[in-house]
Amino acid sequence: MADTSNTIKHVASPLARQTLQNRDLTRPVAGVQPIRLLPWLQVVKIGGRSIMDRGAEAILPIVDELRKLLPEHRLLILTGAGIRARHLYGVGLDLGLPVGSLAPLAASEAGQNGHILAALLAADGVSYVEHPTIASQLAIHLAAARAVVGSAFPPYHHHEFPTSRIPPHRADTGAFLLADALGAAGLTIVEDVDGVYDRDPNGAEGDRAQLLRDTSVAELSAQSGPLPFDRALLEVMATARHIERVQVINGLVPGRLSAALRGEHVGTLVRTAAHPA
Ligand code: GWN
Ligand code: ATP
Repeated sequence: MADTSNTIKHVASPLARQTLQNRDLTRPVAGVQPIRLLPWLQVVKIGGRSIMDRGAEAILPIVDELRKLLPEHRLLILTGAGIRARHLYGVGLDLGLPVGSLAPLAASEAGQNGHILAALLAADGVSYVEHPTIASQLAIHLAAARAVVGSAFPPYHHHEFPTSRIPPHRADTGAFLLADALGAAGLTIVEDVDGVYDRDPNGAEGDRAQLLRDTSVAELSAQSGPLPFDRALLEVMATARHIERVQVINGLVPGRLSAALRGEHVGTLVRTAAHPA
């Protein structure tokens, strides 16, 4: 029998002969800027607790605004989890469930909110798209419709990092990871406050809270107080490739989302560490 071992084609790869653990060796190949997959896409994250849990009073005006934005923008609308996930964390933690069990349970609440929003926008051609669809068929769906809705939660499941008992990578982090990976035009985070303050405006010393109109990942990382988004968002902003700034806005004020998508400064701008070429 012929010896085939020497006839196997040699695959020329600049990474074939070296460990992937040495950054000095991988940098010439892996150090290049990734391309933007969907550079015209605007990603909008709608708060679970801050918007969706308020019901019709908060949701219907946002739906109306989103509907009017469709001719102007192509949108990936992502929803957060809200109060049902907080209840679930309470029950799950009391039972001792590991973080990797809590993550998908909370994620499903974000998905539910997405289904609600998509139902309200269905007549305008907007549908809920599943995580696997976002992963591999987003472009075709956005070629057929001006916008789609998805869950903002990253689908880490049992791969969630066990750095805390509550899943650290939640809806804000998931929305940013997607927007940056897609090379989107922007990410707007819709909350129930005017932006990021130097302390919780609804907390004990809320009356002294000052709105930060323009801040950065470095500045926010240096302050230890609570934020209106997942703290892990700061970590992913620090290694961002495309999204240079995120705007956090108040979705309870009519017109703010439309203004933000037009590029107006109507909330807090958070500068990331991205320096696109
Ligand atoms: O179920 O609302 O996607 O888009 O993280 O996984 O926990 O799943 O475990 O395509 O794959 O509940 O069933 O649920 O929210 O995430 O989805 O209706 O495997 O369309 O089946 O990556 O939606 O759901 O919760 O997003 O965030 O069937 Mo749901 Mo979520 Mo639907 Mo999705 Mo998870 Mo799938 Mo998934 Mo699971
Ligand atoms: P999810 O989508 O995960 O359900 P959410 O984005 O809808 O969450 P919260 O996580 O509750 O909503 O975040 C918004 C809240 O964060 C605000 O109502 C505010 O009280 C609180 N908050 C805490 N710290 C700050 C801060 N430094 N600046 C502004 N708001 C803050």
